[in-house]
Amino acid sequence: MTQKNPEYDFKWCPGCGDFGVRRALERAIERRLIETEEPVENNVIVAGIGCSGNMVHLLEGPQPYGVHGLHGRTLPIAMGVKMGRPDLNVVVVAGDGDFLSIGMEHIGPQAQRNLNVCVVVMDNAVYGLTKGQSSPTSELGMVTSSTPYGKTEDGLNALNLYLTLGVSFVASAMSSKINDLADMIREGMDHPGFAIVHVQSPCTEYNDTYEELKGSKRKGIEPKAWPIEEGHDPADLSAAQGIVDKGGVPLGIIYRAEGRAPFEDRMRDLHGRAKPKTVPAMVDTFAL
Ligand SMILES: Cc1ncc(C[n+]2csc(CCOP(=O)(O)OP(=O)(O)O)c2C)c(N)n1
Ligand code: SF4
Repeated sequence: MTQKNPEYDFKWCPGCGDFGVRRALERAIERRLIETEEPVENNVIVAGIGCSGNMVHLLEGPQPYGVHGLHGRTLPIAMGVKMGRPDLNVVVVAGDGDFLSIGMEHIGPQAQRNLNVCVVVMDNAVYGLTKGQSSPTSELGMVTSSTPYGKTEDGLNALNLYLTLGVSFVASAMSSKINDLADMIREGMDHPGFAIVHVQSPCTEYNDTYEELKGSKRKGIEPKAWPIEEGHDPADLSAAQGIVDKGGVPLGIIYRAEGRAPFEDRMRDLHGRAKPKTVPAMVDTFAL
């Protein structure tokens, strides 16, 4: 599947934030192809289900391999790809519903394994594809098709969750700042371990947050997004936590752990030490 599928006719709504994410992802892949001189086939996109997951069919230019998998199961699929071919560059693309609701249980174990993939989460704080139900990142009180009288749960702080679970690279971005986003995705690809680039990607149909993110002087709205100061040291976990605790949407690389072995190194080490067993001996280990 290294050619764009001409029969797939999915379309995003005009103004959807995912267009910006697509352009940034294309740029990051194009740059990686030039810098590594590896063939495009060495790149794999694993997509969730949702408007965001359709990214895998809509990329322009050189086509990486693509897996449009099951809702919420991008990480197990990505892990399978990495176990079979640790040399491949694997990028996961998923929505906030896919990644943080049904898929949430997979984040912790992959953070602990330090699975060497780059995840791009497109957060629009709703389930776009299924017509605007609330998601974990929808704010308390938000009126959606599934919460007509307002959401009763607090909105999830995804960046805080990633730091708490031990994700080894955490970045936060906005879909309209394409160059910055491309840089973060490119860095996430090179990070030897579990990288998450969390992108505010507004849904113009069910939750248009462009104005809230950028602010409006005319209407007296302060921007929710703010740039991380240049002197921030991403290796400093408590400084990273301080950035997240400030609230709003910080823009930039928040955390980058150094010196943690990625999953493939741990597996290689294990293979070196594991002794082969016969089938009867393996069955015997389960017998009571
Ligand atoms: C196991 C399973 N449960 C539910 C669905 C229905 N479903 C498809 S997409 C989706 C939510 C998509 O929301 P999100 O991941 O935020 O992506 P968006 O469409 O907003 O980009 C749901 C609930 C499904 N396809 N499979
Ligand atoms: S419904 Fe929302 S997320 Fe889906 S394509 Fe339209 S604007 Fe984008």
